[in-house]
Amino acid sequence: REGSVTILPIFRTSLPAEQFQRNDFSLWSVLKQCIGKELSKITMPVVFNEPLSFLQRMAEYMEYAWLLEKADQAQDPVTRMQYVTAFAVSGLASNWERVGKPFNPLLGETYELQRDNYRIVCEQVSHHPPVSAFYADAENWNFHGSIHPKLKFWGKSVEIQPKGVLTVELPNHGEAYTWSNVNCCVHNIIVGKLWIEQYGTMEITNHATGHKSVLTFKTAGWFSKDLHRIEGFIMDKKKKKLTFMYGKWTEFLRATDIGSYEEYMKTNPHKFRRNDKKKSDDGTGSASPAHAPRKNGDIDGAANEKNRLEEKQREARKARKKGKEDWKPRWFEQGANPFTRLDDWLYSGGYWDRNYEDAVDIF
Ligand code: CLR
Repeated sequence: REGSVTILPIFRTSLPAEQFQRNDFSLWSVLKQCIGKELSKITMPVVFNEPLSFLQRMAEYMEYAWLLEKADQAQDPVTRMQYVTAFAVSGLASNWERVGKPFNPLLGETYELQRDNYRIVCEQVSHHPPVSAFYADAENWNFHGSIHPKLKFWGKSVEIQPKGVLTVELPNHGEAYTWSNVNCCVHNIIVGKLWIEQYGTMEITNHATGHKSVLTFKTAGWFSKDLHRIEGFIMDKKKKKLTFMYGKWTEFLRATDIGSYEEYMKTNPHKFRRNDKKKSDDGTGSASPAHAPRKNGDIDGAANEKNRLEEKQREARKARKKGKEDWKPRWFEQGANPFTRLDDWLYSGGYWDRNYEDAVDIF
């Protein structure tokens, strides 16, 4: 309209300080006291944190949100599944070489992100155990779910099971896709360089048509031959294979029709992976600075602030206990996922009306 002003959001393109060098700190000296403990209960020195909360980390799943727009535009369900699969995998890519521990969000903490084509709201809905819920929407799709990372400490490594269901809905097609993320392992807790491996099977189901995308995230294997590799198929509801997919969760995902795949495998058994030109690294290479989030550099200030917030959170919990009140998340409600019937957190709506009068003071 005439006379109206458009305010463009400003996103920073660089961070304010160099990443703090963790090399002088022994993670093991902290963790050895914690064998058997639940990891969310361990207080780690702030140097092991990255300057983001877990809610912000969840919002990173939106980096390739345009793939969902593509999925919506595709006219056939197999192409749609290809795009949804690419979206599901692409959201994991930002975990590459991210070995700092995100801050555990406070109970009731929220995080929102609004970009040109979508928006997302996240809330910490439970503190012990930590559960984070999110709801993202755009004109032609929505994406929601909850993550309840279960950490198991094995000594040399930490295994993380990201429990929870993820759902993509494409209302124009009357479709919903669901999946769960694969397990993740942080290696070299005692000595060496920390690195992250994701492995297991991801099964994405289109509940309207019965198509499934079944992807195997491989373990690194001998000489790291399969480092970060994924491989799998899209099948129809009768389990007939339609698409072959392969790639690396750190780099790319390619799809080919089953005919070409079989033809190729007849003449070049097990050679399709020569296709990727980049030499594979061994997962222990040095962290690329472009990926490494940095802090203002004030480690002591951060530690003080962390203590203050945790103390405040403890007091609030005590007060609630006295008053026999229960905590109720503000924007999400626990319930069964409508498609899988599995335990989930469902968005109750209203966040973007921006009426926060009854917001609790948690900071
Ligand atoms: C991996 C992808 C999953 C969701 C998920 C849950 C928990 C995250 C994990 C991801 C990545 C690694 C992670 C972890 C919590 C703590 C851990 C950030 C995002 C860090 C690396 C722990 C470092 C300190 C330990 C070595 C003690 O779908």
